[in-house]
This record gives sequence, C-alpha cells and structure tokens, in this order.
Amino acid sequence: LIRFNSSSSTENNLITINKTTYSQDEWTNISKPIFNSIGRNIHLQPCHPIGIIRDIVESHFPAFSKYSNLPPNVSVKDNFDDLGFAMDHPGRSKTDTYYINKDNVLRTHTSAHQTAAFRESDQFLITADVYRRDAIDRSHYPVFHQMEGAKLWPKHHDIENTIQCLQVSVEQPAPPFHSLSNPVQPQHSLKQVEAVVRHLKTSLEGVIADIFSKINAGEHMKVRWVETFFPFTSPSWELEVWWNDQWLELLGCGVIQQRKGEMLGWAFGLGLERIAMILFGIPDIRLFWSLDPRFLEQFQANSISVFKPYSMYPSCYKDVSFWENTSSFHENDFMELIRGIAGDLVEDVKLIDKFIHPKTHRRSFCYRINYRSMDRSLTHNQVNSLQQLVRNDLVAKLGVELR
Ligand code: FA5
Ligand code: MG
Repeated sequence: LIRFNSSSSTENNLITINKTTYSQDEWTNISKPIFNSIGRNIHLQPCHPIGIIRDIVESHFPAFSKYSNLPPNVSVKDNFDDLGFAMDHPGRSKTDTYYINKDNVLRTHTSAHQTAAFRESDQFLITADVYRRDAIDRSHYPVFHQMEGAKLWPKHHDIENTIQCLQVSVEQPAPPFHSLSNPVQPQHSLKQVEAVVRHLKTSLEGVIADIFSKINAGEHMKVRWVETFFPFTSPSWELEVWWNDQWLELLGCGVIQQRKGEMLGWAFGLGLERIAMILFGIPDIRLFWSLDPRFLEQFQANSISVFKPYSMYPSCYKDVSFWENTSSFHENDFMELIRGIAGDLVEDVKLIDKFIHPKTHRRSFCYRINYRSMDRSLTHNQVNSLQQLVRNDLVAKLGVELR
C-alpha cells in the first residue's frame, strides 16, 4: 500500500487522483515520486521547453481541437482494451505500467484518450504527461510527454485534394503497403489509404522539418519511415530522424483501425522530451523537472535557445551485487525501488555483470548506480546512506540475497 505522510491524498487503502478515489489492491504500484509528479503540467508552461514545442506543433494544426488538461488516471479499458491490446501484451504487465488498482492505470500513452476525443471532434491534438516504468539513464524518466494527433474524413471524401505539397527531403520515403503484419484494412481501398497516408506523412514531415530548421537552418535533414506494429493502427510506421550519427525515433503513427462507421483517418503519437533535448541541447532528461531558476530562466515563449549548462557536480558510483531467490526479479522493479529512495539524485543505473550458477541456475546481478545531483555536491555520507537504503530495500522488498 502507498502511505504518504503530511497532506497526502491517501488514507487507509484509498488513493485519490484528480478528485477520483480508488481502493488500492494487489495491482497498486505507484510510488511516492510518481504520485508527486502528477499535476506539475510542465507542458502548459509557455516558457518551458516542453510547452514551447507544444506551441510549435499546435501551430501546424490550426483547425484542430486542442486538449491539454486531461487527467492521467484512466481505465485499463481506455488505455489498453479499447485500443485492441492483446491480453498478453507486455505493456500491460505490472513491471511496465503504473497501476492505480486492477482496473485503472496512469496512462502509458496519449492514445488512451482517442476514443473519448473522437466522440467530440474529428480532428484533434492531445498533449499530456504519460507514465511508464523503465530504465534509469539520461534519456529515460518514468514521466514524459506525448502529443497525440488524429484526423478523420468521411470515407468517400476526396482526400487527395486536401494535401498541401511540402518540400522535405526524405531519405526513405513511404514504404509500400506490402507487409503481412502491417496490412491495409480490408474495408479500405488502396487508393483511399494511399491518400490518407500521403496526408499523414506530409503533415508530419512538415512539422519535423519546421522544428529542425530552427537549429539546423539550411542543412540537409534526413528522415525515414520504418514499418512497425500498433494494435490500433494499420498500416503503421515510425518516423526517425538522423541525429548525431544515428537514427532516432520521434513518433509512431498509422491509419486508424476502423471503429467509427464510414470514416477513414490517421493518428500519430509524438514524444516531446526527445525533440526538446535535441532542439534545446538539454543533456539530461531530469532537467525538465528542475525548479532551479538557472534552468527555468533560460527559456522564452515561442523561441528556441540553446541551453547553457551550469556547473556539473561530481558523480559517485556505487555497485551492488546480489543473488535472486526466486526467478521473478525484474529490472524495472529495481529501478523503481531506487527512484523511490534517491529520486532525482540518481543519474543512471547499469547492469555491469550477470552470472548464472551452473548447478543451482540461480542468477546473480551486479548493478552500478551513478548518484549525482544537478544542483549541489553530494557528500560521501549522503551517498552511502542512500546506498544503504537501497541495499536494505533490495532484501526487504525484492527478496534478493546480497553478495
Ligand atoms: C505510442 O505510445 C503510441 N501510442 C503512438 C501512436 C499514436 C501510434 C497514434 C499510432 C497512432 P511509442 O511507445 O512508440 O508509441 O511512443 C511514441 C513516442 O513516444 C516514441 O516515438 C518516443 O518519441 C516517445 N517515447 C516512448 N517511450 C519513451 C521514453 N521512455 N522516454 C521518452 N520518450 C519516449
Ligand atoms: Mg515506439
């Protein structure tokens, strides 16, 4: 059970999020730092990098309805069932998703609101904080932001005539609709789908080209489309951009699974932190959550400026090795445990050694935890006591045997 002191909204086994009260059960796995990050709404701040990017993307879709205030507590039905996620999809597991209780989660993506938004509008953008249990490093944080875009047309509308021609150079243009795992839906004609996909791709290429031209003016920007799978779109793609000598995934998208009668359309889901890290030169994802004026005062509404790092404080590495006692050890549970203790004082956690005992088949792990604060020097005593708490909790909560 979550028990937070002071003015917390949890009492006995109840948890209240945005005025809805839930009873906790054996699925509940929301930690205190996660609970506390709900409602920060950094995507609504016009002078915050995440808010600035939201404004740029929104300016590309002037006629769309905008939703930016939807609470993160949603039902399993909204987040998974209604979108066609298989019952054994790994995203549903407790190790990947924050459950409020068996039937409710913190949304893992903005797609959780698609069905409800379509009841009000045929073209919309949704911006929101989303929550996923994940690794700890400079580009992963358990809360990040997504923008969902979607547009529907009556099935027999002449979509072709609504496409504006944009000048973007695409390294790998639209792959054809050939994959058995990524097919055109049987109720759609190839001609219609080609028009929808051309509209989707030119719209997104336009957004990305606009964003990247702000830092890369005049330089040739390479993007490519890669086929992928989502349970709620088909065919589906990811858009990748060539950045620092590698392909970086920015968004997923596709033709919406036909759920709404005689309509046809597209949807996309764009991650804001990745773009913001590139655009503003922000080296560590934790900085987006900083309340330090040295961070916040660097940015102005509607303008892109490269982040000037203030001094880096020293980091301190601590290793911990242990045997698992059951075969149920999951790395995300360990990450969550560390976040619960060290919060934003942990920069990254890496598995540096793994060993399987030849006779007992028990697994042994060695992890290296890098502690570093972004706004002060940590003392040895502080780091040692954090590490001691991590070691204690490993035994008490994950049932491992320290080596
Ligand atoms: C989705 O979340 C789908 N809902 C996207 C979608 C919407 C597809 C509508 C089709 C139609 P995915 O898990 O790939 O897909 O996440 C989408 C984007 O969010 C990624 O491309 C990436 O930019 C961002 N993202 C995903 N995981 C993380 C993470 N841990 N940290 C930062 N950004 C992330
Ligand atoms: Mg993806």
